[in-house]
Amino acid sequence: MNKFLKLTWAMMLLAGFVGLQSCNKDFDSPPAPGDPAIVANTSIAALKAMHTTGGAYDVITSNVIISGVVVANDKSGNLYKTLYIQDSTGGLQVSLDAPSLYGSYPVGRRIFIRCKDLCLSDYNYMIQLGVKATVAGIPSIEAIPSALISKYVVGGSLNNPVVAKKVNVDMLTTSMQDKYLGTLIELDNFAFANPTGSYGDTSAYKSTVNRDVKNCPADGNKSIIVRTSAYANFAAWPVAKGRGKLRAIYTIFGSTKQLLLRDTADVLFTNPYTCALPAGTLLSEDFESIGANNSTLALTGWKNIGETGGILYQNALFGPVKCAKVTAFSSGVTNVTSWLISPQISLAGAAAPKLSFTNAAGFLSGVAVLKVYVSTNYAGGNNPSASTWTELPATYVTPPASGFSAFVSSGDLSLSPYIGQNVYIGFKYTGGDPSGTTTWEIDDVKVVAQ
Ligand SMILES: [Ca+2]
Repeated sequence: MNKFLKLTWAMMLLAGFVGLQSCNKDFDSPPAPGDPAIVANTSIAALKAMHTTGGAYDVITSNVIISGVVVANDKSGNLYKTLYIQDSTGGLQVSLDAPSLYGSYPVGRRIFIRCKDLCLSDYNYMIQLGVKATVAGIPSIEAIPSALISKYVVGGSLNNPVVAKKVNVDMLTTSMQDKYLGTLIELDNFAFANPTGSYGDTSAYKSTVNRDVKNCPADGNKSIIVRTSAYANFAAWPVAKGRGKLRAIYTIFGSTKQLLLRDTADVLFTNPYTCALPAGTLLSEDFESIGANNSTLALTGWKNIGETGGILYQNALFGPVKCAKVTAFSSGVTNVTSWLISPQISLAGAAAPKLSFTNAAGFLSGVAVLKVYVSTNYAGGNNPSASTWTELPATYVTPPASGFSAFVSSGDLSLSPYIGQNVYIGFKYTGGDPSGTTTWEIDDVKVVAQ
């Protein structure tokens, strides 16, 4: 090979090499950012401990540096100009006056915040980090101005693990320093108390909407608010209809606990809505899911029938009590026969099944009675009297002439004669206006077996 050829060959090799390199450059993504050479010297809990008085504005005067992983941002629109970050000690709401924060601060990104000159304050005891402003002589906390964000906030590594903390409602307190505030938490076995309608307000008013989620009687019937902005991209979506895990950012407004969804992927309600009954419980109805007072009682699987007179059982809410009620009072109907009939209950293989419920009554007037029956041949229609019903020997209160009695137990009513069969439990009210208008109430209907 002569010199010229050698040179040409070398040049070709070089060109090929360079070409290959540039190809590689074209196809490689830029290196993922690592953490900057900044060391956090203060935990999030220690930072929040600097704000001890609700409504105060605590400007940080020392070189406090915190670090945390982004657990929520503005991606769905449910949060606005807000990040939540957390470390092992707690969570923090950080207010940044810029749109589309999720581009720079995706969930899982570690960020470092130089807190000197920033301000800690709270909105109804929910602590946030921002800047102190004074408008017309009145102090306020505002989001860190866009032009200053890079001075205080430094982005670090991506894709850090974000694991929701498994909690129950009682572990969440409304103390301003609660360690779960501003963190991603996870509740289990919850469902929307009313599983209809949408997450947010779809009207022109763009109100922020509170929806209750609730767990099961066996878990204590705990409820907590899910608060959703009308600007969330899922505001118009129907709420999840099932039951299961719920992930959310825990916040407070005064003494009210509030959850903020990042998006609907946080609502893992994939189990059946109905609460699983404890072993041996064949039916359990505590009427805790009823709607507004005095409206018609409507429970999944139950029949509410005004067989004669068209008078239906109603929701009854007074104080903490939620139950069913029925009355001919003020109906103007001479003959009233009204039924409340349970879903079908299988007593196949049931050992010593028994029914119990509680009852109360009030405003004794004439003869209006409540009796409980069992049927094996009720066909589900609107004329239950056409079926065979056997009265069960329950204990009933004696109604007072004014006001209401306390609730009393029916006692345990054996259903053993019906083992192996499908049964219905029927509550039958008979009365009339004016011949008998006493009001009766029913609660805690249970069929249990051993
Ligand atoms: Ca109840």
